[in-house]
Parts: sequence; C-alpha cells; structure tokens
Amino acid sequence: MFCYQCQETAGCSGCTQMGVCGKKPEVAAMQDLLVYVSKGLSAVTTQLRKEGTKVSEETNHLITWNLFTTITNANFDNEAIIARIHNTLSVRRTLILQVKDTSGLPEAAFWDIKTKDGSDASDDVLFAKAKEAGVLSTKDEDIRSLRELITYGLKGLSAYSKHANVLLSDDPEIDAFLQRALAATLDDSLTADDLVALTLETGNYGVRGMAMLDTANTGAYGNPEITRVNIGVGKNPGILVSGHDLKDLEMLLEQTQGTGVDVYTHSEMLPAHYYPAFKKYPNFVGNYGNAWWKQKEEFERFHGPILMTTNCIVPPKDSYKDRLYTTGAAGYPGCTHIDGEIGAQKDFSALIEQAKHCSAPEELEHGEIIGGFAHNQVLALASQIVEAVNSGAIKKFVVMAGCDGRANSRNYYTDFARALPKDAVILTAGCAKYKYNKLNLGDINGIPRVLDAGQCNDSYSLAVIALKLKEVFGLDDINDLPIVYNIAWYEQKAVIVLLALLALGVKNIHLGPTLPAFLSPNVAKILTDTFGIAGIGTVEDDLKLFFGK
Ligand code: FS2
Ligand code: SF4
Repeated sequence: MFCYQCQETAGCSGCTQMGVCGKKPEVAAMQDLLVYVSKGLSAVTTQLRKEGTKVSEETNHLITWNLFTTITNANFDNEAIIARIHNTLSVRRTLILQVKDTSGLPEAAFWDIKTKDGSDASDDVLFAKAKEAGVLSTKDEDIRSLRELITYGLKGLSAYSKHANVLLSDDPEIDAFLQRALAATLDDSLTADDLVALTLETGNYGVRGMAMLDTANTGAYGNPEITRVNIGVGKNPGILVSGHDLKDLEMLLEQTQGTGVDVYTHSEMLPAHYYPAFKKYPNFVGNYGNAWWKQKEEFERFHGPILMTTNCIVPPKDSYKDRLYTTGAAGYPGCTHIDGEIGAQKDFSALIEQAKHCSAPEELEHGEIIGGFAHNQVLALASQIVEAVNSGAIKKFVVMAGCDGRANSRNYYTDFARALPKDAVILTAGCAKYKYNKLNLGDINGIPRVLDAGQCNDSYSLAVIALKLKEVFGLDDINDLPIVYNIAWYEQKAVIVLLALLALGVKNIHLGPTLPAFLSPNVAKILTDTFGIAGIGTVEDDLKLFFGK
C-alpha cells in the first residue's frame, strides 16, 4: 500500500505497511481502486456532457459518495468498498454505451471487473489492478503531487456536497466540475501549469460547495446563534452522534422523542447545538467528550450506542464495538451499518432499543462551552466588533480553524492559544477547536476570545466574515485586515478549505503541524512563492512573527 493523504502519514512521507489511521493494506488497495473507477466513470460523464447528454443526479451522487468513502477515517469496511466498485462499474457499463466518441477516453473508462465470460475477476486481479492504479502510478513527482492535491481537494468537496445533497440541495455545475477535474488527473497531456490552474479552480468550486452547504444547513435548520452547550451528562441512557451529517442527527432526534433516551453530540457534531431547529428537542442534552482521536477512552465511558455519521472513526475497542454504528459513507467491519440513500428515512430503532438497556453516560466533565458564531451571528454583532477594533480593544483575529489529531506536536495549538496577546480573538471552525475551547480564555468587551463558527465546512463562515470586515473597513485587499491564519489540518476536507481560502485571495496561511507529505518540493515552492503558505515554528517564534512580540 501507499497512502499519504493525511497529516498523520507514517514518517511524514507515506503509510506503506499499515495506515497510522488503522487502514489495512487490502482496504487501502480497494480504496485506490474505488478512486480509479470513479475517475473512469467521471471521464465517461464528462464526455457525455461535452456531447450534450445530461448526467443523472444519481450518478453525481454515486461519484461524490465514492470519494467521501475514501476520506481518512471514514470507511474501513472492504466489503462495502468493493460493493461500491461493482456498482460504479455497472453504471459506467450503461453510460459508456451512450458515448458517441470514445476515442479520447482513458484506460480507466474501459477497465472492468467482469471477464469476457461475464464472471467477476478474482481478488488477485483486483489487487494487481489497485497496485497499478494507486498513487505511485504517476512517476513524475510534481505531476503526482498536483494530481493528488486536486484529488484530495475533490474528496473534501465531495463530503460537503453529500451533506448538502441529503438536505436535497444540488448544484450540477459543481458535480460537472468535480468529474471533469477527477478525469483530468488521468490525462497525461496536462502539464504541471495546467494542473496548478486546475488546483485553483478546485478552490473556486470549494467556495461554491461550502456556500451550497451553508445555504442548505441554514435553510433547513436556521442560522446558528450564540449558544451555551452543556458538556456534562444527565441520568438517562444516551446515544452519542459523531461526524458531520446534520440530517442523520435530525432523524435520530425525531425517532428518540418520548423514548427516555437522550442524544449527545460528539466532536464535529457539537455545532448542531447552535442551530435553532435542534433546540426544540428536550432530549438533546449536550456534547460529550472531545475531538475524534480521544474516542477510544470516551466511547467506552459513554456506555450507550454511538452513531458515526462520517469520519473520523478510530478502529474501535472490543469493549464498545457492539455499540458502534455507522451510516452514510462511514463504515467499519463488524459494526452495524444503518442504510439509507439520499432523501430516504433511516431507521435508528436498533440504536434506540440498545440504548434503553444501557446505563447513563459517565461524566467526563461538567460546565458549558459557548459557540454559534457563524457569519449571520457575527454580522449581527458587527458594530460591537468594529467598535472594539477601532478602539484598539481587539488588535487581531487569529483564524485557527481546521482539524485536531493525535500528534503531540499539536499541543502547539493549545500553547499558542494560551500565549496569545489578550487583545487577540480566535476565529475557529472544525475539530481543531478542542485544543483550546475549554481554556476559558475570557472575553473582550463581552466578545468571547474564541469564536466558534461550527464544523470544518463552516470555515466558509469565517471567509464571509472576513469579506464583510473588508467591506466595513473600506479595504481593497482581504489581506489588509488584522487577521492572521494559523490553520491545523488533518484530512482531505482541510485540503478543500485551504484551496478555497487561496481562491478567495487569502495569503500567508500557516499550516501545521506539518506540511502535507503529498506536496513535492516544487509544488510546495509554488504555494510558498505564490501564496506565502508556510509551516509553523515554535510558539514564541510564531507569536513574534504574527504580533511582532
Ligand atoms: Fe475533524 Fe475528522 Fe471536520 Fe475532519 S472529526 S479531522 O473529519 O472534517 O474535522
Ligand atoms: Fe496513512 Fe493517513 Fe492514509 Fe491512513 S489516511 S493510511 S494514516 S496517510
């Protein structure tokens, strides 16, 4: 296997024996193959569109769901991945018959699991193909780096698209781009310059994808508002919901009414509490635990069923494996998967029944944390914020959005947040917040010093806020604002967030705790020279750099 798509990749270069995330070589192989056949199908759909043939919503959803399945920590279930490969090839077999001119299609558009006699190829053939189609199949390291950068950005975009799709929101132009770009990563005629341009275009569509999701979320559940979230526990048994899918949470809340079972959020689901629509459920008790990587200890102590709606799954301990459920693009072998296509009602009765026989969660902590500072809420406070900036009470905003992770080096973000000058305000989104959202950093004239906009996709909110402040302060350039960017990344949604920020013209983003292994020295240099992207240093050095002290 070879995988270097996330920040925790072995030795900062690539997982080759087994994923640091727990992904086994056979799962890595089938994920590579799923990406490959998705690229083949995308080449077909892109050609169909060129010829004026409409591509169905189902096919669009199939491709985004496939990519989402291969995101770090989303799906470890080889059977589910192989089933998606079969399904993708079956759709492609039908669609390729509609293509008038197949001469320009890549080999991936023709490769099939079916042998000439109609039987399925052996596992050996699949693994051999996966090896041939994996990351290292591109020999030139710069072309490989750009192809993977685009592919990972598209994986992130797929995740955000899927969350919007389940709220019945679609943008066929995003899908058309996504498929065109996926197919382009197989096109040997494209130069490094072409791929750099495609990378930036991916960022533009990242902005569009996050905007679509923002509209879908706020349309369905209202605008996030300032909310104090309980981090303690009640006396009833509970179900813990993790991941990012708000629609799953809504269905579960509906189905748990009157059952005596409480519902808690975990990790990236915390921001659900900020939406007005979820406040009406009396059994929506609070948030349990911290960022994804602490789940082994915390899930054990939760005692009740846990629903993983997306990544990040840590391979579970036997002590709670029978309480771990997956749904959507998430999957883990041996854990029950709750089925449900886009738009379908899911049946969570198995979790609810199991919860009734579980004891209440063990208290990990108590108190409250505050959040809900997405664009609408922050813009409602705009005059207060502008006054604080004009009076000098707030000197700088520090965007510390992104992901959390296991590496000790990420303690940098806790130390950095703690050491920030008292006149600096953190703007955050994503699970990165758990590094400092319980530090009690206080407020400035009533404005909390940690403003949490929501999930990683709500980084879009931070961009909207920045653009609004630029307008209010009458600036020509977003980079003239008193905002610095110190972003933590882990998986591929952070890649699309980064590309989206670049597309919006944001410069000098610091990215840590390490720069992506998939950036070749030349590609890293392009990002540094063009956008001022840099890594992180020590807390002391970075404070000097950002604040001159
Ligand atoms: Fe955190 Fe994991 Fe949000 Fe990432 S829970 S690293 O998926 O997308 O952020
Ligand atoms: Fe390694 Fe990350 Fe790939 Fe998992 S997702 S195999 S940790 S690079």
